[in-house]
Amino acid sequence: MKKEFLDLGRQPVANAFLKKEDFDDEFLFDLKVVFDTESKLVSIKKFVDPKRIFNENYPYTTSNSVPMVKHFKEIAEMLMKEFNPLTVMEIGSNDGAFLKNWPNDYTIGVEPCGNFTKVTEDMGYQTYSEFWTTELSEKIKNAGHVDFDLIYAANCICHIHDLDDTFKAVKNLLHKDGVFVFEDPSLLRILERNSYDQIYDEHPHIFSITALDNILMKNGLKIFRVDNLSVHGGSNRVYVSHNRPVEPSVRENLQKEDDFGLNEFKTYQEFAKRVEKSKNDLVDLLVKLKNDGKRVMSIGATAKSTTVFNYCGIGAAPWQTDLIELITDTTKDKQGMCAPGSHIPVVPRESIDINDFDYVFLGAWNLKDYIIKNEKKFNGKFITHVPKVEVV
Ligand code: JHZ
Repeated sequence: MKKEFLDLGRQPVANAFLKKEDFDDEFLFDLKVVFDTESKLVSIKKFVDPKRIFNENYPYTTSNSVPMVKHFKEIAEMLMKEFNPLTVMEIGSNDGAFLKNWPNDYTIGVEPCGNFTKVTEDMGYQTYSEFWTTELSEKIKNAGHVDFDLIYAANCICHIHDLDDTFKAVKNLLHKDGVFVFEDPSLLRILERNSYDQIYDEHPHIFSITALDNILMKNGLKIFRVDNLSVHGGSNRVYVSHNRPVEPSVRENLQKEDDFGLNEFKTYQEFAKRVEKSKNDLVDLLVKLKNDGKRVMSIGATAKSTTVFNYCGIGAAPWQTDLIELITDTTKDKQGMCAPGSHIPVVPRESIDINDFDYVFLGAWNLKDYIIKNEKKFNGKFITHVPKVEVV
């Protein structure tokens, strides 16, 4: 049974940056969140058609975040050392930040966003420009690929609506001794840190190890190891196989989640109260700063900040315009556009003098250390809302 616990209001597609002339046609949907009392899976109530999200205009590129490029290089080296795979496939290969660490003869990508498929094809990697399904897994098999020693996916599996089909497709192409490794934001960390902004159209599911264990088991696969990561504000890297011995980290994570109350609905109801407080605190702070004549901008036009600005009514809502004047972002395809829903302009960092502003909101709070280090010359202060709204 699916029980609703959180309503994040009307939201746009989190990465659908747009121009002024497209404001009137902007697609919005109700972002509500539910808990499945049987599988323990947390999901959004109404999924958005993936073709609306992942297409040739999708702007998020891994390579625009220096810390993430380093992250993928390190994980590739680690996987190579431990599992020494000959055949590798990445699901959701984006612009190749992971793929490029592998020889191209035996490595393939799967990526539905046409703009990225072209990039990795040009790098020499065969890339299927399609959504990940059992049908595609059959197609790959029929094209003569042997079963894969390593299947990898980062911030992708939680993007897919039908998890049974997803895992069946993995099982279909995973060598009998192969490993399937995937990483996605951790539900436990989101609840612990009130980072509700990890919830948006692209994340139809937010994974706990508990829910994944249930769903993978049902589909004939087994989690044998879990690593807790700091990237994206707290993620889990999950190692799956047909039948490898289960390591202690799995039980430890299941226990940690149970201790926190992830199996009980009331934990989610309490989280929803904290989310509402976070919204009120942020709006109060920004309104006070505006009344004091302070200027505020944001760094990182993230998918997360789409959730925050639209949930808190910052930006397009006529009563709260100018609370945040602009957002800077390093991604060329976001620059010169307006942020989804809030319509706050996105500009290149080089086009502004940061010291014209008194405060910087950290839209990319997950990259806080990197950003603050890079902005040593900034005389003002930073605002974050994770784990609580504060000036840092
Ligand atoms: P970042 C993405 O979400 C989208 P987002 C996706 N759906 C997903 O699952 C998650 O990641 C996990 C910019 N930037 O990584 C680059 C600067 O401007 O927090 C990016 O646009 N200056 C796949 O969008 C954004 O910030 C900088 O100095 O929430 C960061 O986006 C740096 C370092 C980055 O992911």
